[in-house]
Amino acid sequence: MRVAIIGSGASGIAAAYYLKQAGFADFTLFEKSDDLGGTWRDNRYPGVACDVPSHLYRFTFAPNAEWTRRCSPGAEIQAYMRDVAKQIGAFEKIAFNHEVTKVQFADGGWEVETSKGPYGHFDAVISASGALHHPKMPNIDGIESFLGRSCHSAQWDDATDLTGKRVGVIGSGSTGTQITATLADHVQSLTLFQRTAQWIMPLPNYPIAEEKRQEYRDDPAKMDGYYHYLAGRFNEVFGDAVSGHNPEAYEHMAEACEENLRTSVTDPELRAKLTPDYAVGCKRLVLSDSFYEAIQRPNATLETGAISKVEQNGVRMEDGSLHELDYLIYATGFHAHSLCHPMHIAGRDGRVLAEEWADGNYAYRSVAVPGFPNWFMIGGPNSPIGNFSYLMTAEHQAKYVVSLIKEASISGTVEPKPDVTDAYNAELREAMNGTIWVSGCDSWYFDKQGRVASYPWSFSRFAEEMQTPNLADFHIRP
Ligand code: N01
Repeated sequence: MRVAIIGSGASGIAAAYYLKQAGFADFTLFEKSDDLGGTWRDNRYPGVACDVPSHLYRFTFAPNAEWTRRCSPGAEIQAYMRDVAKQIGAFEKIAFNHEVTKVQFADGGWEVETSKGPYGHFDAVISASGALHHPKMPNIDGIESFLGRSCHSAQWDDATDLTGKRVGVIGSGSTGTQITATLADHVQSLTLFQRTAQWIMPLPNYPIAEEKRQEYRDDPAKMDGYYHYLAGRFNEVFGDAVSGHNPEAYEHMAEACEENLRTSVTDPELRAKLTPDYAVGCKRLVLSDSFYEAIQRPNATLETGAISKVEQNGVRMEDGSLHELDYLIYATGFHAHSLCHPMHIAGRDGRVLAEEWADGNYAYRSVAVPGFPNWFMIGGPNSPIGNFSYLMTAEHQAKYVVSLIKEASISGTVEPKPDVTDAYNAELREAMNGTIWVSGCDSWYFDKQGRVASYPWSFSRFAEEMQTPNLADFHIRP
């Protein structure tokens, strides 16, 4: 089997590892950029870190005793991704600066075309192209007229020095709060433009002492034990609390967020502005132990009024006031549902994936779509998202996809049956009705059709679903 993997972020690396494990060594990872790492390559804003503890946010096949903090900074995660890709022999298989533009089903396989022209024929394709990587700019008038400097959080210029500058941050999600928490200390003034308040769970981010690292180097089994402990905490307690499968843990979580706000913010007026008007967990929880402190600094301002427009010198509010700024950061999130965009993916019988998904992305168990034989996805529609380790999700899906590729190597092509796919999606939508995500807030979980594109069941159910493919759910053709 010759396999094309689209993307060399965490999902692509996981796919490469499990392909190799299964004896499929003939694969190419296509990477549009000149470096791997996906989200960790793109996001280099001040304070970028993963809010999943590092000893959990790592591949099961690549334990790492060297993490320096409980939640290590983005640059460290990016270095880890690079090291792992090298260790598992995936690095040399990356075709850098090859953006896949077109993938066409032909002769029982796929013709792959990149920004550099036709590349070749593959027996199977794994799309590992990520969800949170198309930066979303806000629809605010006058953005182009700003005379200071500005950027989207995922397009950070490493040469930027904000010392002594008047900085504005639009957006108060996980990104905006990390930027605020880090920058407030270094800039002349920081104004956070918050449209909707966020629930914030305290997560102390302490350094990991050298003695602890040595302990993990000396005793990898201990480090493994810690991984499984964290996985239990995050998936069965935290993840299941949010997805409605652990009401007791949910209560604790909600109380922790409420208490964090109550005890951390002293000024009642500021506290009122920071108090969300929706249930804890409706939007993705922000985890931070430094945001509240930062926003209470004398040089920080929380602006909750409506933005009228961006002008040459700053941001004009609906009430007529102007925030004069030197630098404006758009922490306004991503087009999270533009999966596989803008590739042209043409399957069997002239089907085009973008057309199939015109009324919303769907898949069979997130990994495959009827009409697209031997086309697989990691991080596809309704993959578990939220506050647990995405690397776990990616690994489960990669193993499952490789099992299907094994079947294809014996039989020809595999493709999910349409009726089974429809039934799966109907069940999924039904289950979504009772979740916290639809309890009365807006978030990036919603797609254009107003449907939540998350996974409504427990993580253990997901892990079980990904154990072994039920081949009766697939058309298997020579
Ligand atoms: O993006 P978001 P993000 N005017 O979409 C606001 C992962 N992540 O980059 O809430 C004014 O969550 C918008 O306001 P509102 C994680 O999965 C993880 O922060 O829509 N404001 C919101 O406040 C996360 O959930 C980590 O009212 C506007 C913000 O912009 C996901 O990435 C770190 C606006 C967008 O928030 C996305 O997080 C960072 C407008 N016109 C990211 N338009 C960690 O692991 C948008 N907003 C720590």
